[in-house]
Amino acid sequence: MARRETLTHTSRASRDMSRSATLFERAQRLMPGGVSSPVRAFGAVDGTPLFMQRGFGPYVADTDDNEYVDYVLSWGALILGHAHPDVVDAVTRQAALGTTFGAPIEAEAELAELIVRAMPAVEMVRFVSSGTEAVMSAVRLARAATGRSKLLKFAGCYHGHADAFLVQAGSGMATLALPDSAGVTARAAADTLVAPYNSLTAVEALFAEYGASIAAVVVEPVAANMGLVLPEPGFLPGLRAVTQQYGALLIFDEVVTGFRVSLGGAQQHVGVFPDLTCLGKVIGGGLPAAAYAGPEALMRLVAPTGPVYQAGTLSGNPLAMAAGIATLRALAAPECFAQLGERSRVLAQVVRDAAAAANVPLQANSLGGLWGFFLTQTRVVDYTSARTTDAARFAQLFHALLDEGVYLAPSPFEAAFVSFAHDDRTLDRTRRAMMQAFDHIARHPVGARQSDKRR
Ligand code: KE4
Repeated sequence: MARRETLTHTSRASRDMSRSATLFERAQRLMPGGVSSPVRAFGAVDGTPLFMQRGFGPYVADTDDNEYVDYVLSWGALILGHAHPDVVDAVTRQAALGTTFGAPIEAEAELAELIVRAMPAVEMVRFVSSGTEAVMSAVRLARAATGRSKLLKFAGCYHGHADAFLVQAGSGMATLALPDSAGVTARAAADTLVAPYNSLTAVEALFAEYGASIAAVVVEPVAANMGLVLPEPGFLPGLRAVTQQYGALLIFDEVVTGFRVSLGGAQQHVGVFPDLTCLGKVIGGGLPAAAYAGPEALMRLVAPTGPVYQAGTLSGNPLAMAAGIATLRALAAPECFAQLGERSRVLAQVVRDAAAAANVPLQANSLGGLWGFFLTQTRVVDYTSARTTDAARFAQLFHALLDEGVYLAPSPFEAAFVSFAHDDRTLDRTRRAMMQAFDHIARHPVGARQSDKRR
């Protein structure tokens, strides 16, 4: 699909009278919030959510054919960019042979081998269809392996929507300022302990009190669901040590960071290896595939070789396996992650420069194919400090960037992503857009609104 030389400009007003607006009207009559996942509804940034119709490389176009540089990339799944020819070809060829059999296929072993080869702590893999299923199943496995019930998570981290995880969770829960979810019973949440991210002291105190009953610590090794929050030096090695000391398992939720921070994930980047690893997004190449994985001794506990039951009609789906294989094959050269990391580093600096020029307080960071920022002068190390970001100003910035043809996640509590398709042209566009957008918000101050005030 040819791309216009210059991306079309939109405006907030035009978006509210667009084809997206018409489609949104209709969708809201048929689906809660008119969406299939809450954060897409633009609840945190107001205005009409964009209904997308095509993607190509680093760009996405809405149903009015407005084109944007895409830094959402389907929440990180599209590390090669939209409609990569290898992925499209692999999926098209497989579709012509059949889309699902509910039986073993060769491609499952092929994708499993690519994962095992890339991740030293992984000997066996079980495919599922979503990150939620992956983490939910990994926790079940940890409980079976240890005979213990409690799990320790971190405030602001998001591990999908299984009951046990919807306690002080990030992502859409943070976006909607939901401290927890209705329908999650006290009993379902009773075994979930919560500590501040980056606080080893809090973790050690919880282990001192509950150590004998903690089955697992589950953590995003790089937190990408409260904005992007990097692990402090010593945090992840400390989790490895304390879990070993008390006989609990360490689960790295690498649904976002897997095959995005490095070929071997965040675990390879930091040199800390968990007992179980959860993967998603990139390994499905844009189709529904996720996995939980680890050493054979643990994974053999999963049915049918062991007593831990987990199943799925479309697990190991042929189309998703084909897309995942094509994607991971394209990532084979480890040095390509250095290039991706450099792109994110430059983007974080572009944001810092734009904010500084407009005298807007900002914290920005990046790691691998992830970058992000907070509109605050507070150093952000956990969910509490992340929530000092100015949510009202973020909403204003979000729309100002859309006006300039740049599409970020519609929430201050999500990370930004970059793909191998992003290039100097998208960087130049983003640099100009950031300068314009920060200048706009500096000249049109809105009442500050930290997310706490919305509770
Ligand atoms: P899914 O069930 O949405 O495939 O994956 C859940 C999940 C698990 N672990 C981590 C670290 C995750 O980030 C996610 C899902 N990520 C969000 C965006 N941050 C998905 C987007 C959405 O919820 O609409």
